Amino acid sequence: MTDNPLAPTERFTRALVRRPARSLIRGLTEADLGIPDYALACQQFEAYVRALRALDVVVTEVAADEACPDCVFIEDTALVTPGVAILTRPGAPSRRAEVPAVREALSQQMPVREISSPGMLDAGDVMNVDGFHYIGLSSRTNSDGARQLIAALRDVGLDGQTVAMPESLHFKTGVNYLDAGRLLVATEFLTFLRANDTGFPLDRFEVLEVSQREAYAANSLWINGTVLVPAGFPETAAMIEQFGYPVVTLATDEFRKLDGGLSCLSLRY
Ligand code: CIR
Repeated sequence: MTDNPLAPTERFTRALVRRPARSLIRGLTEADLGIPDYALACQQFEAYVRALRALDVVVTEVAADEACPDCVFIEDTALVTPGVAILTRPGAPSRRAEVPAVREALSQQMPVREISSPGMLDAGDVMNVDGFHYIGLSSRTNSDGARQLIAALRDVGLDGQTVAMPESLHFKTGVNYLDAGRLLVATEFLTFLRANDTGFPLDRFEVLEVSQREAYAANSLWINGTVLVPAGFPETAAMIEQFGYPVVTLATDEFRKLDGGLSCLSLRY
């Protein structure tokens, strides 16, 4: 945590996205929500890109790779900081082939480093709070991956720590930082963080609790003062609005079928 949890969050000026591959229909999933519709997924992806651009983010697109069914979930493949991009080694072996194209795109813009074996890390497990990074230890992220990430962050004057988390795909499935010390947390994660010695300093944040019924909307995304919220979660959207944020709702149903949410669809920096 930074000394001042109310330090203003930097604006994002750029984002990298990756168009869905047709092979999306074979993406990894634990959800039992059916097979994604490729055409609809493309429409949802395009609306997402338009929303980022409307918030003054310059969006660069990496071409889809049919050999990588989950490539649209580009967030997991790198952590981009102001000084360096750290390419990950995704926990799911089928996702490791996604990294080279992301390396290629990022290395044109900044220095890059890489997490190496036996480290595993999905950046969906990494939550940045004004330069301090909370790294959930999940089935996709191990302590060696977290150790390598923290070392790389320290080399550029940033920092991080690991956090134990409930069984869930990623840390940011259930916990997302907005700004000004505010945290969106799904009830299940909140219960776990309160009941266990996880290393996460919950009491330093103002918690906006997302009900069990709307748990998926805990993965909402702060972009330059506006919050993108998945469509269909009115209580969460209203709660976020009550805190003074303009809300933009976006359909994500086709990505949800593959356990993906709003944060997974871009790398923001
Ligand atoms: C996976 O299982 O890896 C993909 N189907 C979903 C990844 C979602 N990414 C994220 O939450 N950061």
